[in-house]
Amino acid sequence: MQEIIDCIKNVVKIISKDILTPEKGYSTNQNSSGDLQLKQDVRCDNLITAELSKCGNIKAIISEEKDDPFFLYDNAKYIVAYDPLDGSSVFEANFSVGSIFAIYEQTAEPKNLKCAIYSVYGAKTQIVICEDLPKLYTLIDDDFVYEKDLKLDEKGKINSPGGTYKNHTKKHSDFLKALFDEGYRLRYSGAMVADLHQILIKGGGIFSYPATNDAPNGKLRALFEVFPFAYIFKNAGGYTDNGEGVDLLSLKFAQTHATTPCYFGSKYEIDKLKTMMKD
Ligand code: P6P
Repeated sequence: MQEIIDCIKNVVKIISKDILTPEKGYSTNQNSSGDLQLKQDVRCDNLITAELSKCGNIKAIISEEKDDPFFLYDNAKYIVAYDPLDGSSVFEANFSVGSIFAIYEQTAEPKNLKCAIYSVYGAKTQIVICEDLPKLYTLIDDDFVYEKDLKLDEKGKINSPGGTYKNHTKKHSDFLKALFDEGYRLRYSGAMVADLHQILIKGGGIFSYPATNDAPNGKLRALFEVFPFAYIFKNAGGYTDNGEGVDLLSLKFAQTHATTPCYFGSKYEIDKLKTMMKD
């Protein structure tokens, strides 16, 4: 698996330079989730496909920007699922964006998830690699320098609520209000990779993209957005929930681009969620 991790580190370095390209705007295509593809989405997807294609131990890759799995080497051990450029809708506003990777053994489901990785392209390029503990590295002079292991405290101060408020269910709205009434700070950028990274760096809080009246299955994709971050949060001492009391890593989906409502947080916030959703 180290060969794949090294491939991912290398393509993150390449993307950190490629996103400085002057190419702007949207392509004319939509991805399987119905999102209009930014030209940069397609560029990043092509760069990652090219780099991962060098790894002989990858059976298939699954990408947010590809309709179907892309098969590489028969009888190989791993499946890599990824979001090549998460947050592309805020990319042209120069917000921090990133790439998200999940490395599965044999089948793309949480029980076979062996490593989760994400990068953040911001003021600095950083990468978090999680086999057991999530380890943070910063790109300095073309090398990733280890900074620290990421750990979540019992409770945080950040509330990062996704989705359109007018489409929130009453229970979800009441939950958000209860946290704000306790003094939680609103921190939401529109790029989950940056919003979740902030909670991990600050040591606590909660990010949610719930079931909404217009999207009862949520918006975020299970295989290459939700499961890798659920794995990282769990290994950082955090908790997750799908809004119905189920740990996100207990879920399983047949469809490549399946979405699920999702909450990622410290113990206090997820316990509060479970209590309020039960009432
Ligand atoms: P909304 C970005 O497009 C993304 O997939 C996630 O990174 C982000 O959390 C979410 O969509 C934002 O969605 O509906 O709040 O704009």
